[in-house]
Amino acid sequence: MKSKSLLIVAMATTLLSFTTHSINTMKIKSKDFNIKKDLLLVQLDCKTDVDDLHTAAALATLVADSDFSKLKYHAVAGTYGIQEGLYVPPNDLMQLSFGNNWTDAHKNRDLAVQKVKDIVKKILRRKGDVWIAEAGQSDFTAELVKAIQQDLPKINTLQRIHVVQHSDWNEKSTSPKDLDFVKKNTDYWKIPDGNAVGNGTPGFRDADYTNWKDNVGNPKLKEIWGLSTDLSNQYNGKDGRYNNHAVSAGGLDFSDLSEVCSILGIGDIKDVGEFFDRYGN
Ligand SMILES: [Ca+2]
Ligand SMILES: [Ca+2]
Repeated sequence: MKSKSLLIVAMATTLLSFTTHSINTMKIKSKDFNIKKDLLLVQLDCKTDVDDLHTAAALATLVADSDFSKLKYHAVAGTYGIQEGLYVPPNDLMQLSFGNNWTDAHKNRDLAVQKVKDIVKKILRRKGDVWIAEAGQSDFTAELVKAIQQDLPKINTLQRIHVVQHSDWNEKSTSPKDLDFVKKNTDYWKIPDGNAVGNGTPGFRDADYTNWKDNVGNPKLKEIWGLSTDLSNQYNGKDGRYNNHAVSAGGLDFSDLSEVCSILGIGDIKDVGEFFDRYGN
């Protein structure tokens, strides 16, 4: 009898931990993104992998779609952590893709925190939540959340600021105390890696996807993807930067967009091909 009930407890525990794990990794369940009130912040590290350049172009593609015409978003570049190596300057691409709706945290991190903080505070005061797609490390997020807590001590950041991360490497390249702070002070979600297909989030790294020109109709988006691929070819693997093999093969890698898709409720997109089928216009 005793061993039987122990077995049942063990089975129930396994089932429970599996369920919890599934919720934590497969979907963001705590809350849904509210397009009327919430803000999407997309934070690109751009160090040293060039894939953030493709992510920026993919984000520009997404926000150009009529489904997201009401989306409030802001992009930040240079939100890297403690990794060594050279930056991939994305400024021309950011300007072309987002106009003035982006912030340069590489040039001056303190000023960038102040600027993004003001954008975030407006949203929080109007009862919106903030969703951060961590296309890199969480060091910038830690500084941002601390600044918000100082200015708005009554805001519960654990409930109102949601952070989504897809990459073990990004977590390991965040300073440990900043990662710990972000995990304890925000609604932190780790989802399966966007570099792989079939793991529960979109897989947006494809060395064989060389024909994006056939699948992007909008001339502005063509220009954005053209600049994105030109810049990524210019910097990929150069001067000690990471050599992204999908990019050197002529393909695409916007793996960091998997977090944005999870936040916006379109995490069912399978891969690069399906992304362009839906949003390439
Ligand atoms: Ca990145
Ligand atoms: Ca990648």
